[in-house]
Amino acid sequence: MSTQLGTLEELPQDYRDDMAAAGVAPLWPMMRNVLPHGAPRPVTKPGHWEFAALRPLLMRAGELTPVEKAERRVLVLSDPGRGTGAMQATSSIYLGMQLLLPGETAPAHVHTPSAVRIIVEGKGGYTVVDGEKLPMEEGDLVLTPGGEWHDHGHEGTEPVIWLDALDLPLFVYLEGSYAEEGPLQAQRNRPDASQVEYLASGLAPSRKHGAGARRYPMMRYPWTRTKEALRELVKYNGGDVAELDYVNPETGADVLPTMGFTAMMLTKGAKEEPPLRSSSAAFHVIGGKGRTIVNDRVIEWGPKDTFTAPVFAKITHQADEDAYIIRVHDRPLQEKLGYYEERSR
Ligand code: GTQ
Repeated sequence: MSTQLGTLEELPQDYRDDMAAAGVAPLWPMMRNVLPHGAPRPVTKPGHWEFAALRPLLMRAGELTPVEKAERRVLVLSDPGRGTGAMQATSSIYLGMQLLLPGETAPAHVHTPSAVRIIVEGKGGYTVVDGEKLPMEEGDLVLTPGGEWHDHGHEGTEPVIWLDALDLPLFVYLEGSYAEEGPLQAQRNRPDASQVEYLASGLAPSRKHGAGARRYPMMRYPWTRTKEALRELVKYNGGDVAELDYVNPETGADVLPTMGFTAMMLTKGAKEEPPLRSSSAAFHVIGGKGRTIVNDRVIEWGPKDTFTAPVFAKITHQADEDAYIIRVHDRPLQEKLGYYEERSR
């Protein structure tokens, strides 16, 4: 079964030269690189980005580069396993920290990858998606699904910062990533769907027979409601940890095709040991302090920090005070591909 496979060096040089000239290579010396036994061998390494370190760098970008010269003023969080400049934080998840200064706008564009914004700091920022104005308040989750026009604006008086998560690495890998630019969108003069059609969970507008909802019916998930829901769940369900999935209010399915999101609450002193998952993950701390052990790495986190875990990582969260974390993962993609898996520790 697990015999040692032949190596390239074992083969005569003339044969190797002839193969190279014909544009072929033997599979067996490289087979285990792409089909390791038992579990994948991730390139991704756990990452940790302290907000205290990112914020001044982002503010400096604000001084050095006007938004017109940046289109999106973003610092990319590079996976330590791939090195600085890597445009991915895990195998499938891109992360960037974006700054918009008062009065600025980031121009309208549309692209094939999907994005989500987790608002980190500031008031008065907004994203317009397909004409719907989505206010960005701290902790909110704001979707800009692939194929939807979006631009960002800022009506407040202080800097606004948010974390972007995109399925960009996947689209780049597929050679399917591109964008188009256009004029700023006209904004419909009404609150976003979380305040109108989906104000109450469990209720959705009645429609004429055959009339469908939008594919992405709700694109803003206000943090105040999420936090309240987590607190009630912890209070009445027992235990010291709660986790909620962000779902499409019309279908109950994941909110985007490839990326999924959860909100976690860990009460003071809680320890959480999830199963090993085939999905990779990025975690953004909304509030609280604690540490997470990802394989052998101990990550001491505080408010507004971001950290990552590769596929099949052994993860242990410990909260030193009540903590709230948003988890970004790629389970929806893996389920569509038919291989999402959880293993006991
Ligand atoms: O705000 O549309 O971090 O297109 C990277 C690509 C943000 C955005 C990023 C983008 C955006």
